[in-house]
Amino acid sequence: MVKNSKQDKPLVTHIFTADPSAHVFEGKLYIYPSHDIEHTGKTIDDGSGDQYAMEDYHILSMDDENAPCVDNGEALHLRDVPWASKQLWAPDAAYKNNTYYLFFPARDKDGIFRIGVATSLNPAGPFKAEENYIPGSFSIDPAVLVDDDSRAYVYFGGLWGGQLEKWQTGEFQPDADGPAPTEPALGPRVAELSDDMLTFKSEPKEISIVDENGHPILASDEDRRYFEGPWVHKYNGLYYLSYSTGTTHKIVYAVSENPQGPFVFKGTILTPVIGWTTHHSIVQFKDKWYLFYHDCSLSDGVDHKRSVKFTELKYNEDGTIQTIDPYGDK
Ligand code: FUB
Repeated sequence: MVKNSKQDKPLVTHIFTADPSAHVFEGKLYIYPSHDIEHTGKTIDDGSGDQYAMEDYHILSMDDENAPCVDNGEALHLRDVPWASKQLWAPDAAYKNNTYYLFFPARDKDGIFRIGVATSLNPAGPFKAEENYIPGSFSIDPAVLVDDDSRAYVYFGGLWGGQLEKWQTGEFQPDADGPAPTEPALGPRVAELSDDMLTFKSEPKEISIVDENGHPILASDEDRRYFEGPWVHKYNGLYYLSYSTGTTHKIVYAVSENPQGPFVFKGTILTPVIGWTTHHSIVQFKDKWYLFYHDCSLSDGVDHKRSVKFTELKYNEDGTIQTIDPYGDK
């Protein structure tokens, strides 16, 4: 495969990393990624997600956007999560109560994806997992927003291997399919977190994503409908929900005045990367905004061996986000 010399470089090359959640803690950039591994199990993408067999988390940090990226070592391992059986997928972190919280999905002992929490006094860990997953949690890809009023919200959910289709009744239905093409697409879920950040304050609710006329985005609209990997950031007082469209491999976004929506679809942030999955986060560091994302360029397209990269993200005057081509001119 020909590599474009202008493309962003992987943050680290000694391990494979994916699903980056970036934050500024203690004046530095901290990146909370998945840690992709070699394994002898299923490697073909059949929609199950089983090729993503991650077992631990390594937290990355950078003193600033030009500094070398440091791997702070193993911060949490599957063997130290009492309730989990496998697949430590895309995590996120938050700071509140003088504590760092790592939110992460994994399959429980019954093979059902749940969301757990681990805590540390250090943004780089090591993190200590709670005994059980968050009661009432399900599916994957938690992303936490601590709002300006200190209220914290966790956004989550992913289709296919992420099992979101199976929770439409509020109970786990192993054989459930997604909505018909003419029906509204499934939205990500949001739950406000309790003050100690360890439980949901209220039942998760489904977020509605609508078009410019207020009509729900339909399940057949694969260029715009939600698939996985939610991220919410605030810009000029508005909430921006960005996410992967899965089968069409884009990162897109929608905007709301309320952290729980409804969100109005706006456009594309990142065009497809090398590899099936695309997953991102958006963070302000000093006076610039950055998009952290992953691709499979380092592994020449092997889907379960991804690498985290980042690039500057720019807004237009009207608050819309400029579309990024990961392999275009920088
Ligand atoms: O890394 C495993 C899964 O792949 C994540 O949970 C999804 O968002 C996708 O990136």
